[in-house]
Amino acid sequence: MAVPESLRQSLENAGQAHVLNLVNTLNDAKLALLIEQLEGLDLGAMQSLIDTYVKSAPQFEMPASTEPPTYYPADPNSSVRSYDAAKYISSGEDLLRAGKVACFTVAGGQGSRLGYDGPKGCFPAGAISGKPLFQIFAEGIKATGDKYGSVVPWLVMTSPQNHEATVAFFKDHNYFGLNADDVMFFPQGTMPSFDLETGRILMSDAYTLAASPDGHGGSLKALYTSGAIDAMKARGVEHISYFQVDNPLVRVADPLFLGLHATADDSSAQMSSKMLPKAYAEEKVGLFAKIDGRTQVVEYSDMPMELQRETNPDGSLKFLAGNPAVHAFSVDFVEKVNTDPAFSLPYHRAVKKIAHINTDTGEQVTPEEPNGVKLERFVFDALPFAEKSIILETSRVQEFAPIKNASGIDSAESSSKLQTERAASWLSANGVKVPTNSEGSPDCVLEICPATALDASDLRGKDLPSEIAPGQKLAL
Ligand code: UD2
Repeated sequence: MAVPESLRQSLENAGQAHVLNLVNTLNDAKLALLIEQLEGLDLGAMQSLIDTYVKSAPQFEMPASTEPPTYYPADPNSSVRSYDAAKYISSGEDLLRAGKVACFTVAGGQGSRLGYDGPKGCFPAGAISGKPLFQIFAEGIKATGDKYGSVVPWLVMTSPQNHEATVAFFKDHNYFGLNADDVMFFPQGTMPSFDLETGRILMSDAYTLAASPDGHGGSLKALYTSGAIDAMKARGVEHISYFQVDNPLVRVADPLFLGLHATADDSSAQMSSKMLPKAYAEEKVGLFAKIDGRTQVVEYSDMPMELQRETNPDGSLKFLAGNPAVHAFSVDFVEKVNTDPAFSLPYHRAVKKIAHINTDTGEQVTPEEPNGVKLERFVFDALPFAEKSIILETSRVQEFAPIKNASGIDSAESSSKLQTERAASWLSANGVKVPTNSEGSPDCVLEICPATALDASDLRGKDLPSEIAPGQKLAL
């Protein structure tokens, strides 16, 4: 077996011929694997990609016209903007009843900050039950289908690195009560990593490019190329409810959000978002903004701090709308962006320490300092391609308890506290007395699984205790 001459030539032209340096040491099977990876690269565009993102760091210029976005407040009777929530909940419920909604979880990330050995969705997240994230979502999806008498298909994006382990986990757990035909897995694409100095592709061994998943923005392409979009169309699905794998409190398919997305006058029903008010000016979350009339997310590192600290006359932050990474998009929108030649998401660069081999000698290199560039695409960069895009405010306690870190902020521990707080608010709303500590937080550990209730109103008429004892652990 030999490297095709045309491939060798394209690599030369792209300044990447070093990836073939060690081919003489490879057997046919390994060489075939290397050729397959190389043929998957867009070598024609490689040089300009490297010039733009590796050899230089693109600077985001925030246009002077950048304004805070308008949004639907969590309280539909708010003086800021009132709206008929019942009407939109009803249109969202109609979509669910008609089987026109699928859920979509992006689970291809490497979860390196959590330090968990396995796909992040397998991480035990339930405050008491220790149920894995995937199970919590599965129960929410099943309960939604049962509530509306329909089937809500579930799309799960994996990465080549965690695909098999993810699928095996679902099989081992009998798809957590879902029908296997209603869960579709597909891996996202990858991007090679580049040497920071030279722009050359790094190799992790003689036949493997150092590569990583291409970011959650890769989901828009993967949805299309995997056949998921065609499969959804065949089922009559029109809208996709998108969420990340790290948030056990997410509403997997929120009727109000879906109703606003699909039917509000100021929505084009293409791509919509939920937002979380920032807790404080310096909080590191992406921020929604309106630029040239289009909704966009600006990275916190790209927005000048003085602007992030600016306040309204009432003292509230001017740029308040943080990004909890919950979106809805239409099947048509995903199809459109995949067939429109003008559509392309930018890359974002991250400079990292990347282990690799010296392609002259085959020796392993373990860098002490950041030596390479990883490139990712972000799904929210598709927002400006939607003609009109709505944002719905949500609350941290009700819907956002991500597990990203092994300890501290956004850890299993902080998530467990938020799960308890949300359960406490639902139980209190249903007349259950919940003990509090001196700080006013619940003095107990609570977990309400989605199969029991998707929101506070689902607890009505259920067999609930009249009160919770201090220090009690209760999973419902
Ligand atoms: C993301 C947002 C941040 C905030 C936060 C809310 C970005 C860049 N930042 O931060 O602004 O909204 O979430 O929780 O999005 N994933 C893939 N494939 C990939 C990379 C990521 O599927 O190639 C998934 C990953 O499994 C996870 C999600 O995307 O579900 C978020 O990934 P992250 O950990 O890179 O983003 P994070 O938490 O820093």
